[in-house]
This record gives sequence, C-alpha cells and structure tokens, in this order.
Amino acid sequence: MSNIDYSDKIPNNVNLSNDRTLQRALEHWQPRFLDWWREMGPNDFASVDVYLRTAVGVDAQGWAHYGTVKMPDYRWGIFLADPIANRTIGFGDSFGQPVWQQVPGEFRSQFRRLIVTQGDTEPASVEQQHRLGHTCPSLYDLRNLFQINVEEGRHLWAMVYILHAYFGRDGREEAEELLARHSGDVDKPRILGTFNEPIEDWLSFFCFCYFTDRDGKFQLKSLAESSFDPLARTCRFMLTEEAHHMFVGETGLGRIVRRTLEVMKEIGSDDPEAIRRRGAVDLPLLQRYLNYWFSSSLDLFGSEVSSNAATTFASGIKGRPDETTQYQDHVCADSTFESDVPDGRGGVTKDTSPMRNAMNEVLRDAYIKDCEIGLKRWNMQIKRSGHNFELKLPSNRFRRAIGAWANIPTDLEGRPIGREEYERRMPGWLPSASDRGYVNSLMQRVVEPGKMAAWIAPPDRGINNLPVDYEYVRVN
Ligand code: BYC
Repeated sequence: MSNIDYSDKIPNNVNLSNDRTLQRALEHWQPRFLDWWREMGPNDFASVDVYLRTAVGVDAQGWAHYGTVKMPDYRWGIFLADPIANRTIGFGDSFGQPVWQQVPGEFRSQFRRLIVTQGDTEPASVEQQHRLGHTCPSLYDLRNLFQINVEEGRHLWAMVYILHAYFGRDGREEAEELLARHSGDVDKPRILGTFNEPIEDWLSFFCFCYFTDRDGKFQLKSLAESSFDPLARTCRFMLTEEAHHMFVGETGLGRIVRRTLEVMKEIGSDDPEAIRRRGAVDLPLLQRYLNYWFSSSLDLFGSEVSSNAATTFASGIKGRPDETTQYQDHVCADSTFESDVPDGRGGVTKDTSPMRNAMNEVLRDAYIKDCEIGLKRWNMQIKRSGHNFELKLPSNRFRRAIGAWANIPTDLEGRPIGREEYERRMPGWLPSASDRGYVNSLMQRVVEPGKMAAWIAPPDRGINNLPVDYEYVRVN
C-alpha cells in the first residue's frame, strides 16, 4: 500500500485504476486544477527549474524524494497514510467501535462542511503568496516558498479526492467551487478570514507560516483522529508535509531576529530608526507583525462555545489533537470548561460550558502553547545578545473577529478598554502604513546563490544536506 503509482495520470496509492468512474471524474478535475495553478499560482516561474521534494511512498523512507522539477510538471496526487489494522473510534459517543470506511448518512453534511473548509484554505494560501517569488530574499527561501506552494496544491488534491470518492455529485460540485472562490475576492472570497488577508511581503509570509500553518497542524491533527478512516489517513500524511511549512516560518522569523541583533551590535544601538537605516527589521516592528498574524489566526479556531464543535466531537467526526495520548476522558459527556468572557459592562466574567461545546477553545489553548515555543527561542537569542526586549504573544482576547471577544476593544494584555483608546493606541500594536511601506522597501529580489537580503541572516544549513549556496532555483 505504501508505494505510490507514478505511472498513472494521477499519482496515487489508492488503486485509482480499479475505480474507473472515480478515475474519470478526477481526470476531469485535473485540467481545471492545472488551469487554476497557471492563473493563480506562482505562474511567472512556470519555466524555472526548482529543487523540490516529492513523495514516492507514504512511509518514513519514501515520502521525501528530491529532484529538479518545473512546477507545472510537479506530480500532484493522492497519498493516504497506511491504514492502522483494527482501528477503533477514539472519542465521542461511539468510542471503541470500529472506524468507518464510508461516511454515515446522518453525518454527511457536517463532514462535507469540514472537508470543504479544510480544502478551501489550501488553494487560498497559494493565491495569497502568488507574487512573493519576485521579492525573494534568497534562492534558498524562493525554493521553500515553491515547495510550500506545490504541497498546498497537493493538500487540495487530498481533500478533492475525499469529496469525489465519498460525496458523489455534491462532492464533485464542491471540488469545482474550491477553484472558483479566490482569496480576497469581493464576490467569492475564501471561507475563513485569514485566508483573505493579503501576503505581500516576506515578513508576513514567515508570520503566516509560523501562525497560520500551525492552525493547519492543529486542525489536521484533529481530523486525523476522525472516525471516518480515509479522512484520518489523508490528514495523517498531510501532517508530514505541514511540518516543513512551520519550519520555514520558525526559522525565517529566527533568521530575521538574528540579523537584527547583528545590526544592533554593529551600530551599538537599539534605536528603530538607526536599525532601519541599516536595512534591518527593528524588534518593535516585528512585534507588530506578530500581533497581527497571531490575532488573525486565533479566529480560525471558531467560537469558544460552539454547538458545531459539540456535534462533531460527539459524533466522532473531529477529535482533539493526539486524542489517545493527551487525554484521559475521551467521551466528555459530563465535564465542563470554564472561560473568561466579556460581561457586557466593559468587564470580564467566568462562563462555564459543557466540555464538548468548548472543543474549539481546547484546541486554541493547545495552539497558543505551541506558538509560545518559537517566541521563547527568539527571546533567548535576544537575551544572550544583552538586550532586554521581549517578544510577546498578545492576549487571546485582542483584536478578535470571531467568538465571545469579537469586536470587544482590549489592549494587548486583554484588558477591555474604550473604543476611542483602542483606535488611538492601535498604531503601536499593529503594522502602520509606514511600517508596511518600510517592509515593502526591503523586498528586493536576491537570486545570487548563497547571497541573502540585508534584513535576514542565512539559514544554518541547506536543503537535504546541500550547501546554502546551492542553486536551488535556476531563475535564469
Ligand atoms: N473566519 O461554531 P463556529 C490550514 C465560521 S488551516 C470566517 O464558531 P465551528 C492551512 C464557521 O465556518 C486549517 N468564518 O465554529 C494553513 C461557521 O460557518 P458556517 C483549516 C469563520 O464551526 C495554512 C460559523 O463561523 N482547517 O490547513 O465550530 C496554509 C460558526 O462557526 C471563522 C480547518 O479549519 C473564521 N476565522 O468551527 C494552508 C478545519 N471561524 O459553517 C492551509 C475544518 C469560524 O456556519 N474546519 N467561522 O457557515 C473546522 O473544523 C471548523 O469549521 C472551524 C470552525 C474550526 C473553522
């Protein structure tokens, strides 16, 4: 089962050639996907050779095969992790029963909704990053951008396979719609807020990979627990690819911090203006970008109290990340969850809800802890350089658009404040027009092998044991 059949028009490890109807349906969708890629993907780089990783098998040995490819020739396909023998349902009302190989009729619309939402984010991110290749800080980074883009394209394939194989005509229609909605489109936007935010510079790109791809990790881990086994298996394999996207975010931001600290040492000052004169990213500016992308990504978990979340947990559709190892109670029929909510009079009060309804918040809490890891590492770098600046995640109440704190003005610590004060202090909290103008001025393309833009330090090592100055993308 592990090996992927690359002789098929659509590479796969699901014996696609045994199901002619499904194969034909997917072969019908394939040229539409390629049209979308040509129009909305990194199309100005269609003819360049890129050093990319392609999966040849789904086991530890097979999934990372490296070679030079032109992106439109990348072999997008359908790869499911191997089945786990005798797998049983790990949570909810049907705990302990055998997992499902088909979608139970009564849960069809909930499954479809989640799969479409997941699928929608994948092409959205490619659209958001559409023009970044023109301002890459190095060939190493350009290659990482393209690796992420092709893998997001493959993740779209992963969801489209499930829609086609298990949801009949509805699924085929949804697969068409996944190519018809576009990031930021006024008439047909992407489903979730963050995926309509423009990503016009590499600082935003690294923040997106750090914060938004990490939501991907948590959502995929939850879906990898699903009782619908084909969905669980496809998400398990997607997670192997997702790890690289977060690595790009974490090391990208870490390299920016390192470069800034070098400049601060050279000039003997932490004055933002002096740092900007040397073409680096001052730490308060970085903090404002972190505030922006973190608060936007928090909304991706949905409302704190959600009847959707309760239903999907109870019915075994969507679990919690690492359900088996991280939790004792897998049914959560009687437990409760306490959270802080606005009291409607400018203050905060406690609210207790059934645990099942609070599953979005359980996930968001775990996500926030995971986000803190990188900040600890960067703060260590800053401290070791003798500076007392500390990067911080804002409160989970700050600048929320979804849930109990939606449109409630708070400061970065989550204290409710008046609207007027909120508006007045906002330029210190989020990137201002002049911050964005400055960051844009840094975005000059660097394509000499091994050379880095002045605002980012080189990576510690290259890709797949190659040197950093390897020509990862042949742009000429
Ligand atoms: N923006 O009960 P509620 C990734 C909607 S990232 C706009 O609060 P629920 C990736 C919600 O859809 C992972 N709308 O929440 C990363 C619902 O609408 P409908 C993506 C929002 O349903 C980087 C309504 O509000 N995967 O893979 O419990 C690059 C009420 O919902 C937002 C998933 O999200 C928002 N931020 O949970 C590439 C997994 N938040 O349906 C890829 C699948 C909520 O009533 N999705 N709404 O019209 C889910 O599990 C759930 O849909 C959510 C929301 C967690 C998103």
